[in-house]
Amino acid sequence: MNSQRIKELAYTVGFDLCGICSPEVIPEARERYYRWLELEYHAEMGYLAKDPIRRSDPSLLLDGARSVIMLGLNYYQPNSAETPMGYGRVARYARGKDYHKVVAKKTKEMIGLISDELGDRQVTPSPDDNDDSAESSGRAESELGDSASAMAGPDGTGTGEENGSRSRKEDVIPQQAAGHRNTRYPLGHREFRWFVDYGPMLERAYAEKAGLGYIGRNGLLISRQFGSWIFLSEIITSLELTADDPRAIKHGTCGTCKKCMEACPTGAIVEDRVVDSSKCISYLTIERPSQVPDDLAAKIGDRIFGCDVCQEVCPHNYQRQKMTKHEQFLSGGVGEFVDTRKVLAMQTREDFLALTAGTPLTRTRLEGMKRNAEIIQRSRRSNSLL
Ligand code: B12
Ligand code: SF4
Ligand code: SF4
Repeated sequence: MNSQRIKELAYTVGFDLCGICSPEVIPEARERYYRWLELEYHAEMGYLAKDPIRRSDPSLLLDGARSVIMLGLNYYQPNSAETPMGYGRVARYARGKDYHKVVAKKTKEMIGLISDELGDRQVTPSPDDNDDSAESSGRAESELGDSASAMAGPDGTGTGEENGSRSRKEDVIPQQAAGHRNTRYPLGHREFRWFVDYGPMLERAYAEKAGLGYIGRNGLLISRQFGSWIFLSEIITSLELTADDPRAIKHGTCGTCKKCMEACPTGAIVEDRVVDSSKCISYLTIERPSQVPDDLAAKIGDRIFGCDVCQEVCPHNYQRQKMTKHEQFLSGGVGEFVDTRKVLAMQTREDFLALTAGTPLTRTRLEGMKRNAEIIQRSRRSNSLL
């Protein structure tokens, strides 16, 4: 199978972008990542510092890795002009169904198609073949032959290998995995391992290497076709594929522009392409486990989950953003606004899940969501006093 066919299959399952690169270490990306850790810009996201050598070397993630297939999905959708009184705004990427599940499902579907064409696909159904949820289709060898392949959070909480929380699928697969590997697959057949978001991969650096875009001053991967409004996922494989030449596609540059750095409400873009997580509103509203210091809380404004400012001001995005064609990012989630009064009235985990189940917002847990709602209400009150 050649690279062209891989891309056709990616577009068949609905990916918007696909590029290929080799799995070797990218020295500059590794160096930047080590420095970022040294400066403690990962804040309390301890999983990012757990095994830096492995996290910056995809060839350690799969024996015999030859290629990395980088994939992108456009999630862009416009904002309404005003946030209604008493509501908090949700960043675009989190308004619909949990993207981990949506992207994971497509990624696995793609491995299934590749395996079919190579004649590798399992004919014997695995026990969870009837379950069509993204995390447990168990169809491709990557999942059956490698118990730690599924990184997407099965319950919408963003669990994965790094967070130490094992998925339901991972509980089921190990014994089967040994059996499949030894009895059903001939020696030398192709292997795949896939990740989305929480996997131990420097996704943006490999996406750039595979020609999907360039890394802007805001640290985001900006593609020629969709700007930066894209999710990334990847398949590491033992297939030998021709790599893309990233220089062949002109994605643009930042030139002298610094709009994202200037517009960031908290000054979190501390250098060109370097984000200090401890200041980033995305971190403060989603990942930070404890209370937000007052000086930073005062800059969160109406944002209840995530932040889009450094993408909204990017001139590349004005020109390139296109409405997503993926319905799952537009419906089936919490939408653009969350009522802070409703959040503050929630008493139990069940109340919280009634609003957030199956969406990225479960990540904050009830306590985090309440903290964010309080910050928004406080900021409304102090603004109305001005
Ligand atoms: C931890 C994390 C965060 C943290 C830290 C952010 C950060 N900048 O690192 C927080 C919580 C703050 C965060 C916020 C957001 N995140 Co986030 N996050 C991640 C995660 C899980 C790891 C990132 C990481 O490893 N950071 C460490 C730094 C050092 O590495 P890096 O960001 O990859 O940067 C590398 C490149 O910039 C490269 N590089 C830079 N310049 C150059 C030059 C050369 C020559 C080379 C070779 C390399 C190179 O070197 C760096 C080190 O390798 C990734 C998924 C993943 N597995 O990669 C998603 C991811 C980066 N996040 C994503 C998104 C969507 C967001 C938000 C937009 C969400 C929101 N709306 O609130 C914001 C954006 C904030 C921002 N401006 O970066 C997307 C980005 C997609 C894209 N188009 O780029 C990702 C890829 C998830 C996904 N699978 O789609 N995130
Ligand atoms: S997501 Fe918001 S807070 Fe974080 S770097 Fe971008 S503009 Fe700054
Ligand atoms: S806003 Fe300007 S500096 Fe920032 S990423 Fe976009 S083009 Fe680059």
